[in-house]
Amino acid sequence: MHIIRRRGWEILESQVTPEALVLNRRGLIAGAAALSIGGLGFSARAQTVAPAVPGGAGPRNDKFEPGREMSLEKDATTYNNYYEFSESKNLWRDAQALKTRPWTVKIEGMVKQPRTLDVDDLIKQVSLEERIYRHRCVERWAMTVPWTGFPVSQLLKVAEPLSSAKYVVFTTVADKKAMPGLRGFYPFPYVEGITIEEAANDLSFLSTGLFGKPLPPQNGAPLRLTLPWKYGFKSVKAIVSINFTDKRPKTFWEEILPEEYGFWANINPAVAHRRWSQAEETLLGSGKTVPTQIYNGYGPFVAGLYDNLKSEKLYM
Ligand SMILES: Nc1nc2c(c(=O)[nH]1)N[C@H]1C(S)=C(S)[C@@H](COP(=O)(O)O)O[C@H]1N2
Ligand SMILES: [Mo]
Repeated sequence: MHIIRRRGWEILESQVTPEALVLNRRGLIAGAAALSIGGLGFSARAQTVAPAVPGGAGPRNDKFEPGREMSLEKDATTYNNYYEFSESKNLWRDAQALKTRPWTVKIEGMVKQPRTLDVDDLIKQVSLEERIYRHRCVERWAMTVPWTGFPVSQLLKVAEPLSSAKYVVFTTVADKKAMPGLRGFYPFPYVEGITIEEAANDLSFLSTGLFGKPLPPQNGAPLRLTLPWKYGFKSVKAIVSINFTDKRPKTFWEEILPEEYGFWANINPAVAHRRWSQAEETLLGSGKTVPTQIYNGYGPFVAGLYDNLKSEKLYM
């Protein structure tokens, strides 16, 4: 890939840390704006979510203790990474242009019966639950939020992959009308993948909701992968295709900068990014800096997946 420009976060180590200050300032500005118009901006946003859309609610599953204070909904829904819209974090307004219903998801490749499913029919075939997960972006910001959705293992039951399938590949929508970022030079559509073993792990989740409401477009509506032990770029948004294959895919960021964003991308504080340390992370909202944990603290659930893969570059 021919990168000429720097992405917003491709910055020097010394410039990374103050990001939290920028965050807080943004939060302040947003808060002040809402106040000046009597909070109108905020309630208007809530109304953009149609009540008839499913995917928002499910019983809480407490198996995966977050051990951290929850982030604010306002922060999680107004500070986003979504390059199809913008390289800036402030894209949530633009993302409202994405029409997320009706929405179909292709199930293709090495499966018993390839087909196209309406996302709401898929949701009817699984049982939704709520899980609070920590999220850790490779850029060193982190949040803790309640997702509604279903384990990827339930998708495997619906999709019925053949025993020859080794990977699951997820592709994001490329909607030229709604997504101005597609005009740039990045290799869209955004593609991510995991192994079948990772997909079957209890922690692997497909999100349809956030904070007890249907997923907002900026967070990946209507269907988004959520892999809390991997850097955030693996958690692909607005999925339109799920392809089962025996070949490891070339993922979006791997294609752009393979030496910095590999296929595995498991969180590890001891393995630095080529341009910054991954030892710590900054919590969205409070701006507090805390130590990063191996597998984002989910090692007891996932470390065993990698026992026989020690020769792989598991942590970048
Ligand atoms: N299609 C798509 N999915 C994406 C991204 C993206 O740019 N496009 N960014 C990723 C990155 S880097 C992160 S950290 C998370 C951010 O999710 P959030 O905005 O819901 O917090 O989405 C991931 N999924
Ligand atoms: Mo990220």
